[in-house]
Amino acid sequence: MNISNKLRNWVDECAALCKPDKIHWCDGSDEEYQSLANMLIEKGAIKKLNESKRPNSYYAVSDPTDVARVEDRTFICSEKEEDAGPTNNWKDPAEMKELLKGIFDGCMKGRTMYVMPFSMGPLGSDIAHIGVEITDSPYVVMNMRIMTRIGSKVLDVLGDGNFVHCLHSVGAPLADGQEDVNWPCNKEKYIVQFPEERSIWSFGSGYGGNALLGKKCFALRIASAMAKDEGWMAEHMLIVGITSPEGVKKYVAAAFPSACGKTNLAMLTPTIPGWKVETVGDDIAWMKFGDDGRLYAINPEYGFFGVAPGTSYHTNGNAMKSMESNSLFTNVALTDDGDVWWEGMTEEKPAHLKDWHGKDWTPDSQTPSSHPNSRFTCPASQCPVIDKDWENPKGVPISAILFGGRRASIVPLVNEAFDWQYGTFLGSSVSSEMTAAAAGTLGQLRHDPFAMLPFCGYNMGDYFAHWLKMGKKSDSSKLPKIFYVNWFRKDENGKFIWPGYGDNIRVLKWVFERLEGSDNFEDRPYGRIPSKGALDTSGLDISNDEMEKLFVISKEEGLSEVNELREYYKKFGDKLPAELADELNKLEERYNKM
Ligand code: O2Y
Ligand code: MN
Repeated sequence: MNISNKLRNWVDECAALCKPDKIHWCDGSDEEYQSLANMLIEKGAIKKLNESKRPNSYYAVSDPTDVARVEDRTFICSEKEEDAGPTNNWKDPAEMKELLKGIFDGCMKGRTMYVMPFSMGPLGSDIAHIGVEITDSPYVVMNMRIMTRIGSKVLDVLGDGNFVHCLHSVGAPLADGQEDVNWPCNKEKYIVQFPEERSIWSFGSGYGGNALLGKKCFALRIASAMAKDEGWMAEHMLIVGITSPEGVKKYVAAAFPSACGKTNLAMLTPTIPGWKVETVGDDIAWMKFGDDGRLYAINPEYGFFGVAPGTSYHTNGNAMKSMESNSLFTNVALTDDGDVWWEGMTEEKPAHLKDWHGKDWTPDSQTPSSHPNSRFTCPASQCPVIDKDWENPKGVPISAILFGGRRASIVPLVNEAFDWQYGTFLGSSVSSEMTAAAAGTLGQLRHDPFAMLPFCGYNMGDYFAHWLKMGKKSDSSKLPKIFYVNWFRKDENGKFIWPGYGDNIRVLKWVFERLEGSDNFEDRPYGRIPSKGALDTSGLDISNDEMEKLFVISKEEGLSEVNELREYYKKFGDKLPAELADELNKLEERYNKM
């Protein structure tokens, strides 16, 4: 293995602090993956699924207290508090380091320390970056091997270059002879980013974004700070290629808050003939301007870490096919024939399951069989509609950016921003009803600007300014057009008005036509919407009345949204770019003229 002095010294330092029994350098091979799986099976920590039903796939259950990202335990430790901003938890980096050194001291006793070099993005791509995660969780190594490109080949590209330092421990040292539990973790948790140092220290959790440090911690929090300094963008966005019946292809990126259906949109099966959607990524986009002035995006990840409940061959057949083998399932239920099941996977519920607590479950049970934030981890390469350019090191050119949230009222099905600046304003205004992806209050409406609230590694006001600055880097004709969508509007009886899923292609078709220069739009105070009949509803059982309801915002509703946003903007003080305050004033004027 090609190990630089820089890397060896850091690993030595971490080993001296964490005091593991053993150190294992991950080569990323199949044999290594199998031997980790076998070791965990032998301990009883994971199960192998029925090989004839789901080849090379595994099943894990977490501690019931370790099931989601822990935003209240997530810190951005920039030198100045102001640089973390009003939306992040901050602590002085020197103080935090002292505290962390205390809790990491001896934290890996009785365990093996795995050293895992990984690349976020295709190896050698100009847009990609390398990290090294040190962890004491073999389950994390298994997940990271699916979610990122790991192993010796990464070290060959890294040479003696810089890498993001990612130190992770479940925080559960073992005394001599002490028996391990299936899911070691610690009730004290710290997910800490040091943006200036480009390092991450994560303690106490083995779950998802808390522990797979390439994902939210690196690819969003640290990368967003790198992107600001270096003039690119690290965004919480899916990326898809859309091909029209005429064979014209365009790429679209879309930012939605956690668990608002990004994976479903990324793998959409169109319901109207002739249209094709192909997947580049389902969660994160890194974007840089190319020499031609267009914005190019890569998916820095290598797999999908999707929410299981609600995913079915009906709602997302491509996700289901992606996880038919070589996959890892966490906190779902186990069928009697050694496969997995979750709420919404099939219309008919199995007569008997073991739920995620390992208890007997039947359709009469009062609790769901799977945790609402239960997950599948599977290789992106297995997606039947993976885009041919998903690993193109240059990225794919982005023609449109969509923002969206989960809003039962007021926000229309789709509207187009007048320009990049107003689009940036729309991104800053995203709010959504909360889901189970993060520990918190389900259903509560919260502001989630650019869907980056839990993921922006610096002051959100500076992030808004960075977006405005990026919009000035190229000619407006080459910038992606910006849209805002909302699939989740409900009628007076609480029923979703828009069918969603594969029918969202109808909205994408209108977006596509706007990118082609069609004038099939009408102006509204809040943006441009499809003119009457411009949205393809052929074959849909939806009345004109319902269609109108999807777009209506009364003057009173519009003005109350303006007031609410004005109040929210106060949070950013003098970091709020004047351009955004200006866009808010202009929106208010347009509503007042209604
Ligand atoms: O990381 C977790 O524990 C679940 S949250 C998550 C997982 C995959 C993709 N996105 C998210 C998110 O919260 O946005
Ligand atoms: Mn996400």
